Amino acid sequence: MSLIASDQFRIVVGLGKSGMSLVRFLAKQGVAFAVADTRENPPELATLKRDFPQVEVRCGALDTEFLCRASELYVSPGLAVSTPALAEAAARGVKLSGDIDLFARHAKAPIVAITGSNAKSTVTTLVGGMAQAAGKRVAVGGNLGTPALDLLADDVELYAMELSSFQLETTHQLKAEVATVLNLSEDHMDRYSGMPAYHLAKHRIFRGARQVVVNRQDALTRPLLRDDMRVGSFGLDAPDLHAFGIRQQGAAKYLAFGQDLLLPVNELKIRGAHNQANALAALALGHAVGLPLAPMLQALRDFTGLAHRCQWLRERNGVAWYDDSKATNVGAALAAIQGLGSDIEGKLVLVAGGDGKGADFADLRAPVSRYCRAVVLIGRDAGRVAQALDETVAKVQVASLDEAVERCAELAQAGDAVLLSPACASLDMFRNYEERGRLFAQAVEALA
Ligand code: UMA
Ligand code: ADP
Repeated sequence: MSLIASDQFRIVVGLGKSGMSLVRFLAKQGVAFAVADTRENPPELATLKRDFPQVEVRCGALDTEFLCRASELYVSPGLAVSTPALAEAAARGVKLSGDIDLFARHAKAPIVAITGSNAKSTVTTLVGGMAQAAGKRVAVGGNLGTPALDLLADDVELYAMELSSFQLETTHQLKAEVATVLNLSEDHMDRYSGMPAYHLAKHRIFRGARQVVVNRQDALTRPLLRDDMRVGSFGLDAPDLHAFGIRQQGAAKYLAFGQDLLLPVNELKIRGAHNQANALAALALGHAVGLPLAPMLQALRDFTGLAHRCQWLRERNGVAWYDDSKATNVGAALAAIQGLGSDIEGKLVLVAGGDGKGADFADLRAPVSRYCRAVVLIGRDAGRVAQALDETVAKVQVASLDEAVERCAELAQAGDAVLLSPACASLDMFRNYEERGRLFAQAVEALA
């Protein structure tokens, strides 16, 4: 294909899952496009060559001249828009966009848009379950599961979308029916210059939103608001009228809407205060799009939680074992340590460490001292995690996950829980957090 700079020509940059969904979408629309990826052998190259042999693809270092032949680049979330060749193309007038922008332009049904440092997948799945229980044809995906463009269909009545800061970086207008930032704590500090840049990326979710839902206990989740904006809220405190929160009656705690008690928290199968907040967030989002309460509450009762999120594995000699491999940042591990630590009779034996993504681990210090009997450390940043913890906490550094499990079995006492909640990404030792969780579960299962 010979190329000339044209308003009609696009380039998909990145050929992973979202890049491939872009290829399918653009081909269906009859748009002229090419593909570029910095990797010599991107994951979807074989699929592209098989299904779209006519599409030009360039692998290896990005060529700015090539990129500048397009009017618009659709950049995959794995590539930062600050990548020099992309920044240069943008400076020369090429528009940088992404799959979520295109999705928003073509979606005909209302969008529930969910981001946050943690709990995105749990809350998105809950909203999907609630909509399904209410009899709606709901499409669930985005950063979780199916890429956004693959969800587009004429018969969809509601989109429940998990969006990452990476996806939001290239999103100009989302026009969600309701948008939320569930919580904000440090993550991906290897990609952003600091919290302000990360915060800005996350808050792009509010662009064009008709309603917002905020977390009353996290001021960083609150956007600057138009006067006519409908604002819902959730939090673990007692709620005002039209807000979701927790009310205590006698010894029992309830999920509540204003003054109304909706559901005793002990009817939830997902454990810990953080999961009560997640249930309330899902209720607030479902309420914003008009889902009735009864099916929403049924969906909450039925939800057993997602794999690798504080997932119970087994009980052995009075010790419960949990896989929270999805805790890839400090905020997530804190929620699990506090949520589970305050819920058990004994203490926690924590498995932590991995690729710290440039994080500061200081916030782990106090909760680890309070709730943990010992910490078993793995991975590249084991030493950095150890340094951040109190000297009085027992720490053991090991070379493998199997060894970590063996040491935990020796250290834990009846009434304790062993928790894999690494506060780090897994990529230094594993393919992904799922593999880390699976291998942990296997090693736990293999204990005599
Ligand atoms: N990469 C290159 N060169 C390129 C393009 C990508 O080296 O030209 C590398 C990136 O550094 C990255 C990896 O390839 O580490 C994957 O990037 P990608 O853009 O090809 O990823 P996809 O396969 O398209 O998957 C992306 C999301 N991945 C990321 O944001 C890194 C998936 O989220 C998402 O499910 C998928 O789109 C569908 O929408 C995963 C994720 O880890 C689960 N997300 C992060 C998180 O949840 O913390 C944000
Ligand atoms: P995400 O998709 O944002 O990564 P998940 O629902 O997959 O979110 O949960 C990831 C991790 O975040 C869990 O393993 C848990 O430790 C932690 N987590 C869950 N809910 C919360 C919350 N409300 N606040 C902070 N951390 C949480």
